[in-house]
Amino acid sequence: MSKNERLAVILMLLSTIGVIAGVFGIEKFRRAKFYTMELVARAPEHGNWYPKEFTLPVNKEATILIRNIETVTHGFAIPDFNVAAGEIKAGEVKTVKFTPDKKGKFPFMCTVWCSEHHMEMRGEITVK
Ligand SMILES: [Cu+2]
Repeated sequence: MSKNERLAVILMLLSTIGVIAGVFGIEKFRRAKFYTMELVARAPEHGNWYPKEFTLPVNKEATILIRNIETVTHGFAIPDFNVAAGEIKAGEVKTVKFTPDKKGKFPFMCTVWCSEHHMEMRGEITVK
């Protein structure tokens, strides 16, 4: 291999590594800025919310994807943060975005009468 060829190979490797490092860097930055989680909606007799308890970082925008995997309509609300997703029909996925600006434990619940155990369809978010 000539000196020039070796230089070309080294430059090519460096630029490839640069692109990969850049993509990882952007991904890390994106994750540091946003917080995403997925919540599954089920009536209490079918397993209730999953997860029923989860933690969100304070003062960071959180995106919650709420997936209703059942055949009835559910709802979602976090009254302490004025968050409400409205009706989430069977099989539907709804997204809520908010920034929890206070630490503590806050209840979330279903807002649609979905079963006789509807009142037990609740969970808790810890913000810290
Ligand atoms: Cu429900």
